[in-house]
Amino acid sequence: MKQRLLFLGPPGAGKGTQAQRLAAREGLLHLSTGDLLRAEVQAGTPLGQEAEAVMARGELVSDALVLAIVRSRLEQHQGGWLLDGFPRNLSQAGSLDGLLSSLHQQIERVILMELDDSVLIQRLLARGRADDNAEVIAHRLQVYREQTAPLIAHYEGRGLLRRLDGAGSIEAIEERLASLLVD
Ligand code: B4P
Repeated sequence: MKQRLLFLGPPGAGKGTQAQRLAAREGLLHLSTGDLLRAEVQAGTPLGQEAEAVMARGELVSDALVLAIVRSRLEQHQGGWLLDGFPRNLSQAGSLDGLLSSLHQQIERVILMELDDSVLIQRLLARGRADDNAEVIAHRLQVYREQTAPLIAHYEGRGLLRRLDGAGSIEAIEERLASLLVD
């Protein structure tokens, strides 16, 4: 199975849900930049204080800050990993390439989780996190289309991307995901 993975997709597509299950099953390091940022906010660190208002607006936290978080964890880790929600724009993708080449590692597969906006919005409203209200969700979707969606062509061009239908039960999606990681 592929061991060095990226999960891409709009907010609420289920990246975190599937990433957690796959990483636990396969013993991969699960790096969710969203979870790591929320932990910094909770702990009230200077980094968390900087990130809090940006996340509440549904915008992207600065590239430098996110990269510092990812770098320290990847540098300390041997073995497979799954990056969930990072990179989120072309600049972060470029930084990731630089970091991985210094570690003599390569991305082996990129999974794009796809789901209709109406279902995404329903799921996020049902979750009800601080950034899950109608106005902020609409802004997060816009940020996704403008800044993150260009990564699809970027990784498709490198032959790394596979598309995963994010509709259906968690177990059904998990099964489809597993089949995209074997060849
Ligand atoms: P993230 O934490 O990455 O969250 P997300 O994209 O909104 O959600 P995800 O797709 O993981 O959905 P989930 O599985 O939780 O980002 C939050 C914020 O952090 C960003 O807006 C940004 O400010 C900041 N940030 C993060 N990374 C950054 C970066 N690299 N650069 C800059 N800023 C960054 O699922 C959503 C809901 O659906 C859950 O309630 C779940 O239980 C439910 N669900 C999942 N699968 C389901 C299924 N099959 N059926 C029904 N419900 C399902």
